[in-house]
Amino acid sequence: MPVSLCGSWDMVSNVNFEGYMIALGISLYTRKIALKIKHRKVIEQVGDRYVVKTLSTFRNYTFSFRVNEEFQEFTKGLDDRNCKSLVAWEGNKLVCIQKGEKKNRGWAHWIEDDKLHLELHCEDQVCKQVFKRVV
Ligand code: YOG
Repeated sequence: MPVSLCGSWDMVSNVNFEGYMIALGISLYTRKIALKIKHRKVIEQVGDRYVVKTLSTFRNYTFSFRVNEEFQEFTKGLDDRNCKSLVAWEGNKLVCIQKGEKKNRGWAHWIEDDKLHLELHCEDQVCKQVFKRVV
């Protein structure tokens, strides 16, 4: 079993969030605000159901899913798009593919050196975020 991703995590770094937001078509105005904020990730698991919350002073985004089960995702408050999303374990990485209007869209979460890592990708852009456990 991979290490559990559950818990509360605070952002410590966020590389190329700007490029990722541009790929998603986020307006300059919203990007300026979004670039300044730190995200908190709260990951909960009940049985085979996950709830992932991304919290910030600007906007929050919560969604839930079952591993290996495709679901309809609406990225409310983010880029407001519909995706057919599928989350699956690939080794020690929890990998999501978000099929929709944007090509090559998805993310991966994993634990490395006691930190929560998140790679977000869209089209040719990759954003890398690292979070430390909230104590
Ligand atoms: O994580 O999808 O944990 O969904 C990516 C935002 C910024 C809003 C954040 C608020 C993409 C304005 C979610 C950020 C840019 C910019 C806090 C990352 C869109 C709009 C909500 C994400 C996955 C994996 C869970």
